[in-house]
Amino acid sequence: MEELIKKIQQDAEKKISEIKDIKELQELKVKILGKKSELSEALKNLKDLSQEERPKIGALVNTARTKLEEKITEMEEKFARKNLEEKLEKEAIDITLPSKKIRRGSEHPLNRVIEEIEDLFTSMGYDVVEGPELETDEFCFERLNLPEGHPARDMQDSFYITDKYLLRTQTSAVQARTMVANEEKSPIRIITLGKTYRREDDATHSHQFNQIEGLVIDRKETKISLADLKGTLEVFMRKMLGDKTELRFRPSYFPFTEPSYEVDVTCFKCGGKGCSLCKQTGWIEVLGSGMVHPNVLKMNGYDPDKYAGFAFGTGIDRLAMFKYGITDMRYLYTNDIKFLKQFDRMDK
Ligand code: 2NL
Repeated sequence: MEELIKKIQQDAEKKISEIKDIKELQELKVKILGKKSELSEALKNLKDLSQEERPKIGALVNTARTKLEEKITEMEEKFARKNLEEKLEKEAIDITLPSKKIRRGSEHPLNRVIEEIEDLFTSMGYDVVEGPELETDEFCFERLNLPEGHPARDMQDSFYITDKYLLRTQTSAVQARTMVANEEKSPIRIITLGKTYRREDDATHSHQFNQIEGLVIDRKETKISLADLKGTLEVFMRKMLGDKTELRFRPSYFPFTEPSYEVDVTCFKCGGKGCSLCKQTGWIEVLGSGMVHPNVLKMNGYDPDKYAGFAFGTGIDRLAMFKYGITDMRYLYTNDIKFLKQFDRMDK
């Protein structure tokens, strides 16, 4: 009996050491230690043994069992380690390989200009005000001294949605809204900028373009005048187009200002000597401006006897074209990667 148990143990140890993978080991474990194993059988047969042999053999079977269990656990750990090592090997990353190129986006030239304008005007104490793109003719025209039948209301130029609603043709509508909303009738110093819409589409016009307008209203005692308008626009244009830029005010007409001026800047290409860009004049028209028309003040709740102000407007798209030498306005809206990438590292 003793011999038999030793043999069982030896055979089992041999088999364990020859095992090649974890699955075989699990199967073998059942065979060696399970209920139907030779060792279990041996235990069952204990009762047939003599009184003195029984404890001896019993102990022998138990030691064999413990030894085999230890050996199996040892093997299990060995396989687990091997498995982990193989996995690490297989999943190793070669950190010397070149990485995939991440394509970085760049700020759109229009947004560069918009942010520059916002920074400049907020630094001078202006608020930036936004408003709806779908407007009523009341705010887009009526309250800006453009009564029914005025040529600028012509259906040809505007995108009407209904008789009453249209896509705003100018951001002045937001300025009128700001004047009306200001119930205390306190001074106003704002810029409004954003998308505006007109029915035109060629190299220098797009059916949608971006406008910036400025509006300053104050009590007449402050003697707010054209001099303030002129100084403001000089700062604005020199910041956008260079320190040497000079301005020229030409009398003009806008329904919402009186007097009104068109503003030219010295050609930033030739410096004023005359070239193809400025058609040999040395000047380029960029802004519309003027003192706020008394009717506009009145229609938006400001008493024209007590208040006065100035206003101006220009196209952001045109400014961006001048600033970056862009020849066709449509480039700004067609999202051609080759075009947009050129602004990647351009200084603001
Ligand atoms: C242009 C001309 C201009 C204004 C816009 C304005 C707004 C209010 C009152 C008075 Cl609420 N004026 N805006 C004034 C003069 C010219 O824009 O050429 N825009 C592209």
